Amino acid sequence: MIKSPICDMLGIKYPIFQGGMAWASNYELASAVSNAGGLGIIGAGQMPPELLVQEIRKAKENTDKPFGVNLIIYLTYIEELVDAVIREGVQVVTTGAGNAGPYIKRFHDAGIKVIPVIPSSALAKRVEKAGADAVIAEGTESGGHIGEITTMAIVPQVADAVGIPVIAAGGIADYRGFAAALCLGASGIQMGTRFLATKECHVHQNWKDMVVKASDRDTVVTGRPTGHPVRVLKNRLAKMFLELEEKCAPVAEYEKLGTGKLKAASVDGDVEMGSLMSGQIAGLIKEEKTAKEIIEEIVSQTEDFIKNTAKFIK
Ligand code: TUI
Repeated sequence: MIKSPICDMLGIKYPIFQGGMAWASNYELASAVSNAGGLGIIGAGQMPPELLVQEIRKAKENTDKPFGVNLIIYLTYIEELVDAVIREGVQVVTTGAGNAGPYIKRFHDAGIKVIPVIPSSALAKRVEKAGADAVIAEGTESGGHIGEITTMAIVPQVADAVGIPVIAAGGIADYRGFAAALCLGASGIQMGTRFLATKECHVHQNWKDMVVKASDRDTVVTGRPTGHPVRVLKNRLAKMFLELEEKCAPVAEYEKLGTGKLKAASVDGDVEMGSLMSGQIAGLIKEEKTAKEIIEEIVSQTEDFIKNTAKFIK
């Protein structure tokens, strides 16, 4: 049985988080992952607070296990989402796209653990100082909004920089990634793209099919000049973003082009003009599975792998 300190801290069976994904991880996926022994996470994204409240309530109806909410810090109405999460009460909040520091005390006062996603050891140290309970060190292999450092490089450096548990994210979709993360000093893993291609994930089938069909060179990073680089599967929209870069277009043009495109991917299944946020590991994902199948398979294969590898030591 794979167990690490993060399991006891959060009351979960396995140290496996499902990445909070805007427009992709709602209560159905989050509760399925939590029921299977991992930590399911609702991606609040740009939900209005009332919708987030409904999602939290539905998750509670569907699981009696701990689950989390992911908040995007850079949103203008982040305060309202923070208030909604505190009012409804969840066990864990993960944060992305900004410094979680200013919100940690309020979450702690409400008994909520705070686990920021961080793209560098400097930020890891900053949030540890502000009281974070653990950090998710996310490599640039990830889908969506990313930092610059690879998982291989960031995880051991963050593990050395902080005393709190480190969860590895980016480029992990099977037992090899899980075992590697443990070798790098992580206490657990977070997977996003792997959980996109699940029966319980509500994104349009076209997006899931694109993940399953993808190969290792099929993602690209767009939006670098805006300061919010985003990894997506290559399509017409991605090409248009890259053209904006070539002509040094103002940031407002990126914003205009990007508006509503995650919804177009998730709800309409527009694989040409939708933002198909996915990580580089999409090429490893060959079929849609249930969340339970993914978790049981990765846990048992990682255990077997580690036991068998130990036999190399004479
Ligand atoms: O947040 C993510 N991934 C996301 S958020 C998202 S929604 C979005 N859509 C369009 C543009 C931007 C966002 C889609 N995918 N991952 C975690 C993550 N956090 N990656 C990078 C960061 C991050 C960046 C800067 C965390 C902290 C940070 O701090 C900056 C500072 O100076 O405080």
